[in-house]
Amino acid sequence: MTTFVFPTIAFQTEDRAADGRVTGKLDGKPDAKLDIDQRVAEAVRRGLSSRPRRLPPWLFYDQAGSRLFDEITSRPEYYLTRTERGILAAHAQAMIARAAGPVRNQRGANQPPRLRITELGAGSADKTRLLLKAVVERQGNVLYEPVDVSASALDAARERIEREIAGVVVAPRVMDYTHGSRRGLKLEPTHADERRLVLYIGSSIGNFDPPEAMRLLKRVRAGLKPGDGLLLGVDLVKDEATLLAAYDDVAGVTADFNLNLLARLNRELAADFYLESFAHRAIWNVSESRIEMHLESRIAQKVRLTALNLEVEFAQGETIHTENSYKYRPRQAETVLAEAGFAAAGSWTDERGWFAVCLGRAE
Ligand code: AVJ
Repeated sequence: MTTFVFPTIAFQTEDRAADGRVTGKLDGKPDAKLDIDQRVAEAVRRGLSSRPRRLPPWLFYDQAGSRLFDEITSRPEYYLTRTERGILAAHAQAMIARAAGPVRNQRGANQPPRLRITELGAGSADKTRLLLKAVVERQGNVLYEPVDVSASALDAARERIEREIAGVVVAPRVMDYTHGSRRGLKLEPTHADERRLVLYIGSSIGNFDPPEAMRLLKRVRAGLKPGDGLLLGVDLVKDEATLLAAYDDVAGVTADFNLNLLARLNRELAADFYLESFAHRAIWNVSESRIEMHLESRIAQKVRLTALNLEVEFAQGETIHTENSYKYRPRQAETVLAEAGFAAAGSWTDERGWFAVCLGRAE
């Protein structure tokens, strides 16, 4: 039996600021305030109170977590980013041409419409850059609208893109595209001679189970005009060893990324998770076609989340389910897109068939 000693943090939850955020003073440090994000607090309370215990994957991406994710994408085992980048590098021009629509060869035919690029997520630097460059080559300049909940991520994307690619004007849109109404995404209307191409790349859709993914795609469709496009990047089913290695790299970066969730709860909710008492686990759930990430309690223990006034008991071996990463079968993305109201307009993959980028055209 191992005994762990935890530091004690006193915290007063009754301090409530005018904006509804709870602030508390950490014991002994009168200036150390804890600013609690109510969205985080509610998600954590719900997830850790339910059985099996779970935490939503969007919680990964605080500052430390975003840095760790970037580090994951350069690990040799994490083939996703590299593979998708290869597909985009080889086919960006073709994808953009296809999204802009057919060009008639006859003299006097209409000019193909201009494209506006809207990206769900703040933009994964060099992958988005390949597509933006292809649009600029085609039409001279482009309006690029990254959509994200995080204003700071959007500022960083804007700064980077405007500095690095001439001809791109960045118009950030602060919005949570993952939640919200059944009605369409509220995007700024495009001009009559303009087509919008929505980018949803990086296998981000992999975090959603099939019904959630369908709801999200239908919401995207409802925000578009016929002829607009959606470029969707999905990771494909492959051998189990390759999948598992991508989510459990030998350098332990993915483990750190997963465990950072607990570190985040310690920081933001004055919790006392002892990180060494939890183990990173990656599982291939073949019947659900998804990689699952969990944090497994190595011992029987109680954890206190002071800011939530919550105590959570873990049995030895009990896990917190932190992420699903769905893997698609060949042609599955096209089928899903069709059901969401997008006609198949192109599909590209790598020579190993590990990742697919599919273009759907709003019907
Ligand atoms: C950002 C959701 C695409 O599922 O592969 C990477 C997140 N989790 N390693 C993925 C992630 C663990 C990633 N997505």
